[in-house]
Amino acid sequence: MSYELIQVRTEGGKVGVVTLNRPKQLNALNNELMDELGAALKAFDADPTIGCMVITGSEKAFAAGADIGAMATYSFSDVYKGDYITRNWELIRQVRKPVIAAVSGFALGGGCELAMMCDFIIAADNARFGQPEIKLGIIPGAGGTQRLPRAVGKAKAMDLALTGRMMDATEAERAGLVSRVVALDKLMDETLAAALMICEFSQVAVMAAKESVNRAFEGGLADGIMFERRMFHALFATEDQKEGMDAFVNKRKAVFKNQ
Ligand code: DAK
Repeated sequence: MSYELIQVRTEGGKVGVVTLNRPKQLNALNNELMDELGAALKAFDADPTIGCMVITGSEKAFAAGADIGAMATYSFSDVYKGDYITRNWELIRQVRKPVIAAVSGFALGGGCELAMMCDFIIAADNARFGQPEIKLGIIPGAGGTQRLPRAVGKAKAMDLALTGRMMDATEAERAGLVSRVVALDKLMDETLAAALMICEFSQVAVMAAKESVNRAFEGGLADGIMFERRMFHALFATEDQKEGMDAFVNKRKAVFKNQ
């Protein structure tokens, strides 16, 4: 499939990389781009050779938000009846393999929300995060008011959502929004190394880990612990668990078959 607003490639035959590609608009996210992103992620998720995905942008912008020009004249009934950009934004949450956001430059509004929908964020030292929607007379609409406080706590989430200020990569790492900060010129190397490492493990265990960690944000502690326990028990039914433990006992490298 050919795409206009994203570039798609694989790395090491195992990592699916999607680069947002509307450089003149700082990767502002419109309906067409989100359709393409959803299609690319869905295709990678269905491809058994792919173990992990990466979403990235340009040096200047991961994404500066939803396309303001495209939505400027919408009415309430337009966005409500049309379920404005909800249908294609939700696709990323249906992806079952890990998705890493490699963020350099601006990740604002919908761009910050897109990064937060990924499983974790690796940031370049020039990354800047924010939810500036308040300046436009709206509020975050793709999960920002829910995922940001879960990541950074209420105080900082309120600060960002109410003032619209940006935070730099150092503050974002300190607050727990990003897992690591790396030099800009090392961003893709570090992210691909993490992605390729994930691809070395049992895909079944990786998917179970992702699903279990996500439970921590979607329900209560007791339910989450029970879900984790059942997933943990279930992994003893896989060949990969036998392989992983036998390899450790016999001091050799495990070769997982994703079975
Ligand atoms: N939309 C459209 N165009 C944008 C844009 C955006 N969000 N951000 C930047 N651009 C365009 C600029 O208009 C400019 O275009 P030209 O004038 O060259 O034609 C070009 O990109 C370069 O931008 P600047 O000249 O402004 O560059 P600077 O370096 O001076 O400033 C900036 C960079 C990122 C600080 C600035 O561009 C800026 O403040 N941009 C707007 C950031 C923003 O407010 N983002 C939030 C948008 S609201 C939902 C899903 C998502 C959303 C809502 C609902 N559902 C699923 C329901 C999300 C909403 C939003 O994200």
